[in-house]
Amino acid sequence: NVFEYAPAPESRAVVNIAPSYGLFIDGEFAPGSEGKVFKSVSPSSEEVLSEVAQATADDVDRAVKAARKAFEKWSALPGAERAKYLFRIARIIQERSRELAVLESLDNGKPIRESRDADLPLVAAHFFYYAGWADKLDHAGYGPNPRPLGVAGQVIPWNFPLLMLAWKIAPALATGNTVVLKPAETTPLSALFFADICRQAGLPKGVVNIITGDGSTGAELVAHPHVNKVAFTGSTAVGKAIARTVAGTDKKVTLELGGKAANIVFDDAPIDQAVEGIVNGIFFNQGQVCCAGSRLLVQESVQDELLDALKRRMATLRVGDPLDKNTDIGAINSAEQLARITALVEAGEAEGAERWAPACELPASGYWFAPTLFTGVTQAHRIAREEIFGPVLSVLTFRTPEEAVAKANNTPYGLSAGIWTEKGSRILWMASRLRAGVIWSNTFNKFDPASPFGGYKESGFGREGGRHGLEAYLNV
Ligand code: TXE
Repeated sequence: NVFEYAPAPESRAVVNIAPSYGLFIDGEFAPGSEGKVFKSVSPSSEEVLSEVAQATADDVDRAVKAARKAFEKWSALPGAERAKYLFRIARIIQERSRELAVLESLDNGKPIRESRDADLPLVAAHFFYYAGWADKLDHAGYGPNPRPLGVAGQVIPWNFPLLMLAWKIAPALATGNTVVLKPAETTPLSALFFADICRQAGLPKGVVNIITGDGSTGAELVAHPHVNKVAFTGSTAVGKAIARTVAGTDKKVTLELGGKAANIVFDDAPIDQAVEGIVNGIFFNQGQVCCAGSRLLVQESVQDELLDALKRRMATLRVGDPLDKNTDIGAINSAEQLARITALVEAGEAEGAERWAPACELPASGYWFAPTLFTGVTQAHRIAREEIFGPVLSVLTFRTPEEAVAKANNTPYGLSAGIWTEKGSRILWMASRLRAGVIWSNTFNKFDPASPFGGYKESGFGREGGRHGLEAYLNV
């Protein structure tokens, strides 16, 4: 497998984080125009990792202008030439993946096992995949000569910093667009390392620009009149605000927002396999995943057996140091996110659901939340309706497939769903009725750059990944 690389002992020493970083505009790192900075903190230790520039409106304008200027040449390059740059970037990511995995775990809090074995291989895979499309756009089914849109303004969240960057930048560059990307304020570092990779790959100046800052920077980028395409992943509230900003302009937009996925287990499912899928579905990345299987729908007849097995498995999960390769559950990304999770868990208890968590000691500093299970949950409870974005599973039951579908679809979201059953016909029956962009059966949280990803309803619109992901960056 070309995406794999040899696992090695993980240590802080493999990554060299500078004490401060500027903005990456037109191929150069430079301080923000007003010299303001903010700190990037490691959520597992509360250690300050680095100081990062806070971009001003002026900086946003400079970055967009640099991208605009670079667009003329970049979009005129033959696709095969753009492909060479993308392949080069993909290979450098592979070569530097230990360093990037450790960096990502430090800045985000996710277990090294995940950043090393899931995030980084997928990041490289996205660049390889879209590199392969760059010289084949005339044959992608869009008719002759599909044209890039121009400057893409991309705003990404903190849960998969480098992977969200790859989802956004790889298809944009393959199709001949140029980019201004703003990473989330709690996880800016891997995007800045990516800027360095662009330099290492010899990518022409201005094709990729990285501006760091808070939500106001994102809002300025999205509203900039010379941004032709907006791509956003984040909260539904901000997604709606962005949709309002671009309404009535000529900007194209894709939004990838929240979720409240149902993981549906039938009584004929292999229980041990389902338990692994449920654990992966809700505890992967501490549950800070838009497609997390945060609602377990279990058929009533197997409820007791399944919950017993699930609790036994949860008791084996190791919470702690993200750089320890035996860690299953790392740190919550920020104090704010921890507070959001805590508030919803308290609401769950107050509304009468029953809370359970295995005995587990949490580290003294940093932001932590034990893997948590709620039973006795009804559809009216907030923990059954709202995205918790944490390691918290709400269990509901059903008797018939019809009831499972009705409950699974009873949410304003529609990003993903999981079905566990031995019956192939039932999988197809369910899949055609579930209102979700991605449906897994007998697996969960499985990703592939060739597969489109995106939501129904308030989970957003547009698709990223696969051939469909190209469409978002082309005039066809
Ligand atoms: O998201 P925000 P937050 C959900 C999850 C989480 C909640 C809040 O439920 O608990 O959102 O997280 C930038 N214009 N998801 O507050 O604010 C911001 O700087 C333009 C689900 O972190 O949406 C960051 O870069 N940009 C989700 C990015 O938007 C703005 C992943 C995301 O931050 C902006 C993250 C504005 N007005 C959170 N305001 C998923 N779909 O995976 C903020 N930003």
